[in-house]
Amino acid sequence: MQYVVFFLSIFMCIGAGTAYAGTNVPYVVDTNTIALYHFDEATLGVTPDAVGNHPGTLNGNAAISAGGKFGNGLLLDGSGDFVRLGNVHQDPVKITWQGTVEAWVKLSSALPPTFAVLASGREYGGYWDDGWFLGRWATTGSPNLSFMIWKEGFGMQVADSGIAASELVGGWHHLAGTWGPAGVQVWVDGVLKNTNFNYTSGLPNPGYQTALVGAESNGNCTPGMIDEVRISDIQRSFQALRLPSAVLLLLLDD
Ligand SMILES: [Ca+2]
Ligand SMILES: [Ca+2]
Repeated sequence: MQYVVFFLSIFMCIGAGTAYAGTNVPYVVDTNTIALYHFDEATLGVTPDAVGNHPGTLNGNAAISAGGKFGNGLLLDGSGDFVRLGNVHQDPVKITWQGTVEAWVKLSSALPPTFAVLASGREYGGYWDDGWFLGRWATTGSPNLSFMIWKEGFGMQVADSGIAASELVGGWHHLAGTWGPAGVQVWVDGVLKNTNFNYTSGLPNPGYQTALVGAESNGNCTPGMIDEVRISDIQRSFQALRLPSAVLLLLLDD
């Protein structure tokens, strides 16, 4: 009896200037996906949720356009353009003590001081964020992409990526924010850039009015393209995607 074992381990080196290959295919719905948008199509201004519970409503000039990260994407001019998802943690009820929001984003050079890629809160124009915010909030004084959890009466719980938003202009980048027992985390291109350990509670208000793509409640919008938005009820780790991608075991029995 002869055993021949081949281990083929492919480690992806992810550093400055290299593409993030870990999620270089569109997602499929898994048990922790509560909403997933491929932005490949829209019918009468409504784009489907691959999970099926929370289709997105296009507002302003928001349009499904060629040139997405995978197939088509969501094209936004940065003024009044966004997609309303509703409260994705209701109907059916999902846990909120941990979670992840993420998107592929190609920012245009016309970035305003404050922009929101993904946010939750009141309706657009309702002037109250309430939950997650992925983008840049000018009054924090940081020029960087950040992820925050907003908690009324407690202030914003910020994880600052340390990466100036201007450095992200012009190319596709995978951006993610997580909350839960590990703290508030911000990920850029599959690398954990910062953790705020001071806040390990969940979403302050599971009854937030709506999630928004490309804007937040105060009307701050994001110019550029967004694709492949996924919202999950688990605090995902993207580092795991850097583990060996293939293990080949050949068992020869003669
Ligand atoms: Ca797409
Ligand atoms: Ca517009």
